[in-house]
Amino acid sequence: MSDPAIPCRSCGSTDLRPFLSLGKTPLADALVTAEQLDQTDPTFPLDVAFCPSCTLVQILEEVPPQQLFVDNYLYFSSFSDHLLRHSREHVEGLVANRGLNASSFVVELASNDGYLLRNFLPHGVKVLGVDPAPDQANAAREAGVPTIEEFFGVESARRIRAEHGPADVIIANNVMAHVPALNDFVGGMAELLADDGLITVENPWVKDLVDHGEFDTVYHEHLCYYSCTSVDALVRRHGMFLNHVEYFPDLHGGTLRWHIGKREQVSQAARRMLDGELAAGLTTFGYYADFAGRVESIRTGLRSLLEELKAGGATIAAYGAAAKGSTMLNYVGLGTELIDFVVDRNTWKQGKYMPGVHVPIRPVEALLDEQPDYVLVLAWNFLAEILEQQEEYRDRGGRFVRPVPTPEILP
Ligand code: JHZ
Repeated sequence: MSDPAIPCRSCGSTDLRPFLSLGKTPLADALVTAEQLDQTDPTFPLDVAFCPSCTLVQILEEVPPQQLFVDNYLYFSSFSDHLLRHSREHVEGLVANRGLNASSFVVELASNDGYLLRNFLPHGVKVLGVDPAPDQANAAREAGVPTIEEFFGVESARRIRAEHGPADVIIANNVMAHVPALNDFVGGMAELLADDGLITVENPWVKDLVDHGEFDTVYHEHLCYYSCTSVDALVRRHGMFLNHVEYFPDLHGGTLRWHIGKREQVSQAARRMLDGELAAGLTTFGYYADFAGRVESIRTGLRSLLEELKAGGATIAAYGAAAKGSTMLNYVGLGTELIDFVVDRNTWKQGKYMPGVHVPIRPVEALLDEQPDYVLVLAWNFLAEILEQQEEYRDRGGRFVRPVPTPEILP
């Protein structure tokens, strides 16, 4: 494991305690083009550590964000019906509960292709997206969502506030995990938020990651893995409070939505979550101590399951050229000797190859064209949606394999 010389991204403690090493892996979203196939993909150490001081779980390596999110970033939020529905419901709830109207101002950080903010447009609410990825920002603008193309922090918050006034609502979904200068990011939110405004932040819950063996959601884009306790400490440092928590067990393997404001109004639900984390031991190193062993069992279990199927003459494909798919394939060591191809709906990913292992990515229709015997679900977070969509493949006898929490062939 790399030396935990870096300070905690939240509290600055230099006492980080590593508990999982996934070795050196390529960048999970750096899909490989046909021309790059004969090159060796760069790899970086992927080690995870716990901060005993503020409880934040984080990786030790830091790849420059420009390399991750600007040069060839291919993640578009709009390819999941589940996520689109979840985002629409989020917006409808905010409009109704906070009485948002034409005089309101909503900012989304990491607004991607406008998948969420566009739901405010029919309500006449003024919106602004902030996202450094150029293709996604362009797609958002085409959908009618004004978007500035940059990384967010205190400096950009001041500029936005000077031009548009304070934000009534700030939304930051699946971005706080990605931010190296965490205190600048949260400080920026505090700077931009109106005194009576609301911030909602969504991110997978580190408890679910550990409990369900979701080690593949660890990759270089994800610097931090949050609990309510670590979020509470982080926002208090910036004069804000974790006032409410919602839980979405089916989103990205278990997602929390934290409601943060400048006035302390802690709900019973938030207190229950904080107390529950303490009682479960999530605030101590012990909770993470045996995780590496469990991850190793998933690796050996999945490898031997797929090797046995292959040895029996079966053909195997995979579903989802997700970033987590890249961690899974590279850590378990699954290449073209076992997996013929990966399918993905995202047209930007099709025709490319998974990093490191160079398994080709094809359109989803390839499942019916080739009818492989088994499909390893790399995007297991969308399992229900995928199973529903792939009824014909299953009716014809195709079977799905789920890698986590325990590798298994689905009935
Ligand atoms: P998906 C992403 O991780 C990216 P990834 C990011 N780093 C993050 O924080 C987490 O989400 C939360 C495809 N697909 O979303 C689309 C189909 O082909 O799990 C995607 O390429 N058909 C910001 O990359 C991939 O699967 C479908 O029916 O691990 C899923 O990737 C569906 C539903 C998806 O994310």
